Amino acid sequence: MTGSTHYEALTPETLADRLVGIEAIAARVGADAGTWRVMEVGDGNLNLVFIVGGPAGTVIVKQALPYVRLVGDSWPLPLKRAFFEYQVLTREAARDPGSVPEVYHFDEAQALIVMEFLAPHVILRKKLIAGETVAGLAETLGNFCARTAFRGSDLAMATAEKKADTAMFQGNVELMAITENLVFTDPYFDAERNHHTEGLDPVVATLRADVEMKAQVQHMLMAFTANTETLCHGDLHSGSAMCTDVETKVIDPEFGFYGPMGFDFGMLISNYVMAYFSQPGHRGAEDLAAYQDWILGVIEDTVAAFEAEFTQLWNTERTGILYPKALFEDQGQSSETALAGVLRHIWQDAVGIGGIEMHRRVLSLAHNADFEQIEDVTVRAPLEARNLMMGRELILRRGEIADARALTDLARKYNEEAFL
Ligand code: SR1
Ligand code: MG
Repeated sequence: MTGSTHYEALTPETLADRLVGIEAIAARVGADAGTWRVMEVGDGNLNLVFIVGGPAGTVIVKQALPYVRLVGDSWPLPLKRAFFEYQVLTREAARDPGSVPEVYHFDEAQALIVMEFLAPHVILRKKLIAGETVAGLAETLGNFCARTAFRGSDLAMATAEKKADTAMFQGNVELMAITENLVFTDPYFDAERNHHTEGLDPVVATLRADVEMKAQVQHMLMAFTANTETLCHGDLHSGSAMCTDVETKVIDPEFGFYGPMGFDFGMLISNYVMAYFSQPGHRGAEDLAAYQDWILGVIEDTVAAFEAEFTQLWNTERTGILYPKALFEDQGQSSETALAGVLRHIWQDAVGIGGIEMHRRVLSLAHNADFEQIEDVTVRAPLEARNLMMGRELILRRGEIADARALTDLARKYNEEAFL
């Protein structure tokens, strides 16, 4: 298949014969395709993912399907998302070295990426459900958010390059449309693909009756579509990180787009908040409080790492058109006030986006396992209700929630409430 322009989805049966000619795989797995072991392990919403192992080693082959896997071929989705994923992976690797799996090969026509097999890493969301901790998690992902946000923006990039890249990523239109609809819009009306847990109707009605909140969500959507501040990962939830007990890598940036610097950061934090609220469905009183405290500590430490790293980059790599040193340091003046304003803007966007993400994961099409794996709906619904109501407050009061501690205090407060 190497060089073939005719796309065909791989299967575990056809993969070895079709990919044996790709040197990047043969060199890492073994030259004899007869020795390859192939397993399809994709459990995401969109793509095929194969583990390909052999005498020399193991690689991952990820291939886009021409439709949304979760829904089927009634929802077509362009293969070009693999191109955008490849482009984002390249930029993330440059902006935060070691943060993403190494890419060995990209085939645009077959919409496939061959990349590093991360082992013994597991999806972060699974670890959070299992009650496991990850050393260095907050620092790694806080740094990742800061480095990618800063180095992909007009604070650091040559603006012609940034504008050309922004124009290119506008082509990821169908993936952005998924976010525009599933994340920002569908939770707030009776959209066809929505579903929610039995018993939540009163809270859903409260949200849909809240005209002020819906307007705020649309203000955030306007920022999503118009504020091309930086190249975002676009889907940075706990299913997009893979961890051992001591190492974290970021995967799956096919939703990459130029948007608000607080987008990834806010989505990540809100997924920790959801992990926090869901914990009573996963463990008993003996270790519940300690583990919930650990999650909130991760939020606070992630924000601290983000701010420290962003500040460091501001002081050492501010070479773009924004807030130039000519206006501050070169005149013997501090740019601290300007930096504080930028960080405040990022934080407010992050808080608002976080609140919206907390709504869509419970009300829209793609729910998260943190809640979904709680089989007893009489346990799940009250936990989801806390999450929905806190999400509402984050959207409405994003300008007043001053810092990470204020956000985690709010989570502790909602964790005690009964809304049903
Ligand atoms: C139809 S895609 C649904 C969701 O899955 C992806 O992981 C993104 O989060 C998207 O919103
Ligand atoms: Mg994904």
